[in-house]
Amino acid sequence: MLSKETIAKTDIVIVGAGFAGLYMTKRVVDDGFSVDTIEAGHDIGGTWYWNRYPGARCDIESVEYSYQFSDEVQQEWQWSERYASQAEILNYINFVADKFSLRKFVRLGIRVESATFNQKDSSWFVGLSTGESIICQYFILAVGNLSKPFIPEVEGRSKYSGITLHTARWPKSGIDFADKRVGVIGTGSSGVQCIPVIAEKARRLTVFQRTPTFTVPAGNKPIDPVWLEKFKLGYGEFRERNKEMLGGFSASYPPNEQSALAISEKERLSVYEKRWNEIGGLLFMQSFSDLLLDEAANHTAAEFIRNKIKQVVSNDEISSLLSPEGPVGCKRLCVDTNYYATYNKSNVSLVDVSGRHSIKMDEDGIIYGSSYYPLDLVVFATGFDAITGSILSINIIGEDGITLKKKWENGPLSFLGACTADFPNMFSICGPGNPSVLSNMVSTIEHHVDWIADCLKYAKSSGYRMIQATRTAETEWMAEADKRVRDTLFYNCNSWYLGANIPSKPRKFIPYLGFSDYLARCNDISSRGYPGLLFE
Ligand code: FAD
Ligand code: N01
Repeated sequence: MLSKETIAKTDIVIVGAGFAGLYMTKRVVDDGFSVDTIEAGHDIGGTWYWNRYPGARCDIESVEYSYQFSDEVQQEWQWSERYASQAEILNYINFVADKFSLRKFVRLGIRVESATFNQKDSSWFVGLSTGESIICQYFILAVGNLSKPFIPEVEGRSKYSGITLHTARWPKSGIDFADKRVGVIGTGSSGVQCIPVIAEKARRLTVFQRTPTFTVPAGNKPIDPVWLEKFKLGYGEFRERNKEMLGGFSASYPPNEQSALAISEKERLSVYEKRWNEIGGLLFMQSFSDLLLDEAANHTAAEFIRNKIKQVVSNDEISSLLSPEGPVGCKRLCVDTNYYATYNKSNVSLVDVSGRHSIKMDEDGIIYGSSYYPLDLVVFATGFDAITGSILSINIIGEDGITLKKKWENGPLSFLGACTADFPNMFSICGPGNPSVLSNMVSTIEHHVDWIADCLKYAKSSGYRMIQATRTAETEWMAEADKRVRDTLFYNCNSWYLGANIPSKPRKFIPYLGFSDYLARCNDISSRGYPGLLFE
């Protein structure tokens, strides 16, 4: 253990021990580097360590939302549900970490607070929350795209005497909702997952909704072990087919290449019904090829969901409040189990907070306009400062004293989501300009880790000590990423993809749309000796 003020030396510091940080740790250790992986949480797992709220689970099928670097792991691990719960995913991550003895490289319960580049020897000086420092050659951010929780300013919140929680900071010991009056603020994916489960337990649940959400039933179910054994025989080939998919998943249910407008209404509805009832979840957006390209096509899908809400929710006023306007899929589609039906329960009420007032709190509850809601517990399901939030929470200082905050004040610039000019030897896994949140993140993470690790190996074997992106490369890359979504409907709403959920965050579409194209671009770049990167 290092004492305060100790300055240690290592080849690489990795920040974060979720899916990304753990696999990066394995790769660089295998490649002969020394490494210190620093994790703020008191255990490994990242997203799946922090988000323990009731109902938390993945919405990409478990057999896909998992590592593929080891066929032994793929064959050994038995997923029990189509969409695994938070607990099962966390167990899986621990299983992988133990199998490859990764824990010994990870220091827990410590935040990386600062990192300063030293031009003299191209090293990074990394400051930890313990007061210790580490000098390293490479500084790798595996800090997560959805890891900095966002809690809005709420007047009077500090006066509130009940319990307040954020879905992404859920206590390990769990929460007993029995006999409690619970309020949930927020109806994005986290709200949609926890609301039905809390409603089962709480005496009274009040949901505070600013914007209604489109959500599609998950169709979650136990995995048949016989099916799983058969599926595993073709695991490798299945993973290869996924690499051809727009989001890096769903090879089992290929997208429909037809336009929604090319067929009769009857035929269209039958496609939607099948996707809604038999397939479910995110793949609803692949019912037709133009749902994210054409407003009229999208409108047919949005109307289909609005009709479903009308059919499920018995109270017309509530059904209408729950019906979203605007294009479906512009904000990330939610995936649920019994979400809309929950509003038929007598202990659940929905409060529309979309008006001119803001939510306020006092000692005993929430105030909205002239209405008062006494509550024992308030859950903030209010999301994250996505993609750049956790990166910019670290005070990162690059060449000539420039801070990353300053450089990215008008929006992030990154080449491949991996590196940014003026910050040599610094890499981000699934940073801005990477398919990340628009894809199966575990596959994207694995690919990105491999690409970065191969680049470090290349630099080491070629005797280079410094790698950095050129300004031209990062500017062109971000322009390419933006161009890919300009003709889509992604700019037609206030989503967190655009940073629109965070006051004063620049409005820029941050991820890169298209996993398969991204892989091809990365392969091309590495095979041509990394144009866009400078090696010294
Ligand atoms: P994380 O898992 O977020 O890990 C980053 C780690 O870095 C965290 O543990 C954090 O504590 C640590 N860290 C950050 N800053 C610091 C610092 N300064 N010092 C030290 N440590 C630091 N994606 C999908 O593709 N499919 C899904 O079904 C899916 N479901 C999701 C469900 C939920 C509830 C949420 C919130 C996200 C979901 N995601 C999903 C996205 C998910 O975040 C990624 O799939 C993946 O888990 C990210 O892994 P990561 O290692 O990149 O980041
Ligand atoms: O966060 P969100 P999330 N007053 O930003 C509301 C992944 N994920 O944690 O829309 C009132 O989507 C806000 O309202 P509005 C997934 O990628 C996946 O739910 O801004 N309300 C919104 O309703 C997901 O997209 C799963 O008007 C306020 C909500 O809070 C991402 O994480 C599960 C408010 C925030 O929704 C983020 O999801 C969970 C205010 N002042 C998460 N401020 C899976 O299913 C905010 N809101 C796999």
